[in-house]
Amino acid sequence: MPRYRDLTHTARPSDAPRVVDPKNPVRTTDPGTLQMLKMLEGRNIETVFDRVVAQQPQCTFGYKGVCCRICIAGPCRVKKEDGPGSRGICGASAYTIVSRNLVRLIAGGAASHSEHARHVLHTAHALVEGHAPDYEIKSADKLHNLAQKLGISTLDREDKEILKDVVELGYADFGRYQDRPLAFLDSFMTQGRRNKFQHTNVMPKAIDGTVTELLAQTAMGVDNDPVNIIFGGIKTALADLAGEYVGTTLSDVLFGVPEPIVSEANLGVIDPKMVNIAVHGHNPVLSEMVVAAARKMKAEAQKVGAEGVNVVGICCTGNELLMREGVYLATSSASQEMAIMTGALDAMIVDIQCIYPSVQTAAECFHTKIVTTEGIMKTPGAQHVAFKPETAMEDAQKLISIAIEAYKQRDPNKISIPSERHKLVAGFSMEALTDIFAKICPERPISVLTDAILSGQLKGVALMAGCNNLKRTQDEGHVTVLKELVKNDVFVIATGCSAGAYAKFGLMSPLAVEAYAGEGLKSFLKTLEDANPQLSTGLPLVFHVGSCVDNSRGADLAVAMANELGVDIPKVPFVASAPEAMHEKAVAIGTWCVSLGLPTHVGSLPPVEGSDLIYGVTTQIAHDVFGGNFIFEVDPLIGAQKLLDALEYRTWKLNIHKKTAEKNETPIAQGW
Ligand code: BF8
Ligand code: SF4
Repeated sequence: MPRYRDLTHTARPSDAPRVVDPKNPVRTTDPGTLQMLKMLEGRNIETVFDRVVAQQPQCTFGYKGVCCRICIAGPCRVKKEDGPGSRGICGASAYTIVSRNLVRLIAGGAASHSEHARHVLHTAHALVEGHAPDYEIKSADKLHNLAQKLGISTLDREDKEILKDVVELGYADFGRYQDRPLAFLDSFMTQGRRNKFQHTNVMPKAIDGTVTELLAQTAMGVDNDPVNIIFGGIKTALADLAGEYVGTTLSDVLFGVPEPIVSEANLGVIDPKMVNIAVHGHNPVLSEMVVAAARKMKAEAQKVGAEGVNVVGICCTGNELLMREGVYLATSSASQEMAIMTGALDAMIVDIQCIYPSVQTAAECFHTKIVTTEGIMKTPGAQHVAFKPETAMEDAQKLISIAIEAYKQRDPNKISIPSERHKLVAGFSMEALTDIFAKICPERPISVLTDAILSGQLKGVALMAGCNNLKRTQDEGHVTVLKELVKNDVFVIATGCSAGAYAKFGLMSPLAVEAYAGEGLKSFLKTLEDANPQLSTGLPLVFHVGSCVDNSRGADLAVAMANELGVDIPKVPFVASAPEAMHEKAVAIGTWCVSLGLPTHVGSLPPVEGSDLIYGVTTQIAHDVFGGNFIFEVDPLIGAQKLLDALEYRTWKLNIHKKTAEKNETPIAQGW
């Protein structure tokens, strides 16, 4: 096999169109959404798919990242190769403008994830202070493990006392001024990554301070060295990872560590006989309480003629509830409006992030109530109910009552629910995966995975993540890349709307293994199943590890594999892919994946093509420094091939280095 990281030696994407079929409004492959669109034909209802078409052609300057709006002397665009038109008014060149724009996306992503994490911290804080009576410590084990990692004593202490210290350290991570690394990041990294982040001066000391610093660094007339700017972006992406880690771990403490669980997904889970409530957004602090309140309010729903209350999830809060409670996942990002258009959704309760402003416009054509709950997320025309940890159950019951009231206004003539729904198995936290592996090797559970890779049974591990981006059809990228990977024996974990896609398509079910997995993956899963008879449902084709903040679980797995193999992450056959990245959060996640040392495929190009230098830094130089690199490729089949090449290259090299170390009785080579 060829021994190159990039077979073309250029790291350039293929010539596939950046926006596929720009005038075609049927921009989805999701079977439930296709059914819904068919039902809507002739009803003149606007959707996101129409708006994509209306935006074409999109501005090339913006697309390439060479439009600067950082100060109001602008906007400045790089129009020429040389001369005055090749720079902004202040003299900023393309590489400065592109790098500043790019890292400001990372700042937005880190601010979003950490805002979510801060909210979970506040809730945990209210709990330990005795002000949040509706919450509890659901997983003492997780709390103890986390505390030990963070260096917090657990001996002879009450759980609440331990949680208090954890929360204080979390708060310190947000606002620290002293020069020490972020505890929530430092605590779970490999030693190799800790050293790398210190040596390259990208180890953040505070989450909030790092985001602010990056905004200051990229303000008009400050940093214009593109490499220094990119390093500022990497530091912020690592602060983002720490925020995600806070979000995941404390949510596990408060709401439980996910375990394998059976559920269903796609629009067919909306039940015409029930009061249907969609929780949409990200934070389990709200949605967990909505689920608990719904369970208490069946009788109220029956009073208005419904059989009960059916809570369904959309986007990442849907993933959080699916993982821990087995709540149905109605749909994912690009098809969020469709849930309303079934005519049977009585309320959509939202918190933060990825909520289209258009949901209110869509709801006005139906009886659906949109209810916002967070001070920083309001929508004109929607109802607002401030949700507070202190009065959580009372607030949640109020939210359910709004839905029950709305149920009475349903128009039966407007109800059209797609039949599409698929069974799935989700709930694969790091702990759940470790338990499954431990049934084969209790002493070194992760060796079950790494040995399968070293022996050639598996080709490696892939973390599938990210959003929908309608430059191509919805979910086409996720599904195409997955099918190629599993056919070639890659063990796949998934988060966010990527996991949502697999759930909606029936690919997260044990039934899909027979149809799509290669022989190696099939036999690996069979061995796991045989050793785990308690998992009566069987194992799925792709393992759901959670919401987007739960990409931290993916980082945890990469760290565990590196430690098991005695190498740092850049040598581990582990790749990441966001075939349909859209949100700023996805840019932050992709950047920390690269900094951890992972080849990271992105199927929708971020605005980097306006500077060859930045393109080269992200796709090539990053590899020299951190061992990971971006693979920008818009054609999902070619993207999948590049991921497979990267895995094959790593496994080949790892095996050689391992054998050489054994033969010479030396430590394994650490270079990549
Ligand atoms: O955090 S994958 S569209 S829902 S940003 Fe948003 Fe993207 Fe979906 Fe979750 Ni993640
Ligand atoms: Fe133009 Fe410079 Fe202002 Fe950007 S910072 S808008 S390039 S003058």
